[in-house]
Amino acid sequence: MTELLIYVNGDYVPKSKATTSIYDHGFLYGDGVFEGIRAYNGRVFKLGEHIDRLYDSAKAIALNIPLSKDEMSEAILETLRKNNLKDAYIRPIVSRGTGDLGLDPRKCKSPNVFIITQQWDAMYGDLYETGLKAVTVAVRRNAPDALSPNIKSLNYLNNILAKIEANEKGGDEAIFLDSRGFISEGSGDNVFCIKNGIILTPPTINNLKGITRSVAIEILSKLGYEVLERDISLFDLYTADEIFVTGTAAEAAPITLIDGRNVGNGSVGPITKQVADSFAEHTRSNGTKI
Ligand code: PXG
Repeated sequence: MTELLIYVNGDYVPKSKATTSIYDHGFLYGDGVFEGIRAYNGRVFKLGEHIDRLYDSAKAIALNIPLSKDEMSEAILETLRKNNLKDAYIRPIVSRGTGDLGLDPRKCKSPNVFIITQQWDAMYGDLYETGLKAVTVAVRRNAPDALSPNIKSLNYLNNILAKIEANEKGGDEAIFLDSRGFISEGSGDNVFCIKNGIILTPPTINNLKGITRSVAIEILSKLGYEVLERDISLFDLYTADEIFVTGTAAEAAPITLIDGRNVGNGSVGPITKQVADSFAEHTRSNGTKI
C-alpha cells in the first residue's frame, strides 16, 4: 500500500516523514489553530465555512496564515486528489511556527501549515441506532473571557480533560457546563435538546460555532420546528424528550442516556431521526467537488 501524503508547507510528504520541529510552538504551547472537515462521495462538505472559521480562529490569536483562503482551499482539494480520497476526514493545521523555548510568538518567524487527510467512516457505529450515553463532567468549559471556545485552537486540553472524565464514568460523550452551570457543548460537538416539539440549543458564546450545528438549525427550521437559542440548564436536559449532538465527526448523534437518566423513553426520538436522515441527505448531495 502506498503511504498517505501529508501537505507540509507546500510539499506533499509521505506520512512517515511528515514531521515538525519540537520547537514548533504548536507542540510546545498549543499555539495554533485547526479545522476538522469531511468529504463525502467526492465532495467536501461546507469547505468555505470551515476555511472561514480557520481564518477567524487564526485572526483571534493574531496568527497570519501564509496562504490566501483560495490557496488553502486548493491545497486541501489537491491533498485529497493526491491521496485519491472520496470519503475522508480532513485536518488542516496552522501552528505559530518554529521558535525557541520562550513564549513570545515573535520568536516564530513563519507559521507551519499542514493538511492531513485520511479515509473516514461513521464515528459512532451502532450507537446511531441505540443512542449514546452522555455524562456531564465536573471540569467546566473554558470561560469565554479566558480562552474563547469559539477559537478552534491546538490547545484541546480542556476537551481532553472532559473526555478522560467521560471515559472514567463510562460515557460515550462528555457534556460540558459553562462557569455559570449552563450547558455549553460536548467535547467535540454541539448539544440540542427537545421538549414538547420545541428545539433548544445554547447560544455560541460558550461553545464552538459548529458548522453542523448551523446545518441542523437550518434543517429543523425548514421542517417547521421552532429552534430557540437560549441557556439550557441541567433540568432542561434531564427532562428533555430528545437530545442529540452535532459535529463534523459525530454528524447528528442521538443521546439516549444522560447522567444515568433515560432521555424520553430511552430510545432514539423521531425529531432526532429526521435531523440525522436529512443531514445524511445533505452531505450526500452538497459540497465542493474534489
Ligand atoms: N465543539 C467542539 C469543541 C468541537 O471540537 C464541534 C463543537 C462541532 O463543530 P462542527 O463545525 O464540526 O460541527 C467541534 C468539532 C474528533 C473531531 O475527532 C471533533 C470535531 C471535529 C472533527 C473531529 O473528535 N469537533
